[in-house]
Amino acid sequence: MKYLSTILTLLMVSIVISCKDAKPVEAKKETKKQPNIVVIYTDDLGYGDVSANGATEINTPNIDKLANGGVRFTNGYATSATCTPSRYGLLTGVYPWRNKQAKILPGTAPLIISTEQTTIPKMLKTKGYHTGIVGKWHLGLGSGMVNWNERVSPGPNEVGFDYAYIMAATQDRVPTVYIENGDVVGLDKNDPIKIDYKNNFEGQPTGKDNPELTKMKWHHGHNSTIVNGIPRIGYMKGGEAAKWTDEDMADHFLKGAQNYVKQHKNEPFFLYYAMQQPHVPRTPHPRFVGKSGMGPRGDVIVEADWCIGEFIKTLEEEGLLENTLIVFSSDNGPVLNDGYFDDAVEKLGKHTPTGGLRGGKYSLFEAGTKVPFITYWKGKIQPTVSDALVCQLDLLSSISKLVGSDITTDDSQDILDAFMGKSKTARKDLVLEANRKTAYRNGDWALIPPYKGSHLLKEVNIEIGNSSDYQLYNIKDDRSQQKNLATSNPDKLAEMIASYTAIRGT
Ligand code: NG6
Ligand code: CA
Repeated sequence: MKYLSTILTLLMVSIVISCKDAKPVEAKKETKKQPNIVVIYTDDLGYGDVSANGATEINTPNIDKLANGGVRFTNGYATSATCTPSRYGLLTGVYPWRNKQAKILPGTAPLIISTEQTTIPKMLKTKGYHTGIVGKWHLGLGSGMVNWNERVSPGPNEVGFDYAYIMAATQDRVPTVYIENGDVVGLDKNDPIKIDYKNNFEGQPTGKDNPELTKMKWHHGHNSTIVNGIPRIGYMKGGEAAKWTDEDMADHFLKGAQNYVKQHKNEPFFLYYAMQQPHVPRTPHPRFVGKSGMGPRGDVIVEADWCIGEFIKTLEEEGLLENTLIVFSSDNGPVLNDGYFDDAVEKLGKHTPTGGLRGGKYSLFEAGTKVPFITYWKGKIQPTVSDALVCQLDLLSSISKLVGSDITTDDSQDILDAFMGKSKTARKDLVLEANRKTAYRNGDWALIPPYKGSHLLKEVNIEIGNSSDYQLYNIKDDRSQQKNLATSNPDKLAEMIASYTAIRGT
């Protein structure tokens, strides 16, 4: 009885409050109409790994659904040919080459985004969004050496994400555990985690010394601590109960992304769903083993495509598809043998992950950074193919425009009309990065300045673009960058060098 009267009083108070505050309630309704924003980000998926982009040997029906129902970009770029810098560019709207720390990070690296910096999730929070990340982070954690047995911070939560369910670095690097809002999931405090990237812990088997304990063989690198029969980069001791199972990582992150959507469907949300496929080690769930006929690399692409289909089904079931902008892309171009013997080369057959572009992951050539890039919004974006020059760097300012914020960065351009399929032009030019070296795109042209170093990255068999001469390509006529026009077109070369230097400095 006492409870009943308390409830009644509360009810009456809330009615009075809501009557008095008629306006704020209306304002709240306005905010509710804000579109949800989802970025689905794959890891090392090549332009040509998607059937909508012309792949004939592999089928990606769910990605194709987005591509054929939205804008499919043929000149969509990551900011970099590797993961950390690309993720940095995407989230901060700042060229990664401006930040010296933006290079492939070990699992122990400190956070490279300043907690003062603008980020997409921070910008969206000013507009009432709930923000979440599920999947791969790889932007560093903590501010020095991390103690994995206490709350790990600063991290995603400190740079704008209300919710974070992540792996720290990559699937091939320790620590091989999930971290939820800074805490290692399932950690037994009596079995503390120790991580070292230089020295092994006494008595710990490694891929190098104990190949008999591995189920996947290392080809280059990846010969340190063995977890789940897979030798990794870096040494790890302890944390047994917290270690992930590689084969269900895709299901695990998918569940996380679906749960996030279900939990936040009643407020505008931003979800960064950062999938781990097809990065090494490629560990498809048994349901997908053999499904591509191309070995594990193909199988995890089929698996990733399935996950995307399931995720979109959730948006649909929750009635959110018409109010959600989906951006699909990849952090860098494709690589076959990236350090394990996993048949990626042997079983490739006629498939061309680069889609005929030159180079691949790690490369200043097109295949390093030109990636699958799709924007999809049911009922709002009309299906089209766009040749506009667009970059992940531009998502910050463009999304900002979409939600009515005036937050931008100098590097990130508002090209919302191109992302919405309303305009077929976007950026004029773009500076791209690979291993701290940069190249330049402007209109139909691509410039690679001279760099020291070998032309071919032997271990992965990828041309990375180093040459003692300037390279100038007209990628409209010569998509696969076969004809260097630097000598025959000195005027264009001079013009390109001048524009590139204006952005990049000398
Ligand atoms: C390289 C690894 C490679 C991959 C890459 C990061 C070796 C020899 N190679 O150093 O396997 O992990 O780093 O990939 O260790 S990325 O997509 O996260 O940038
Ligand atoms: Ca990557």
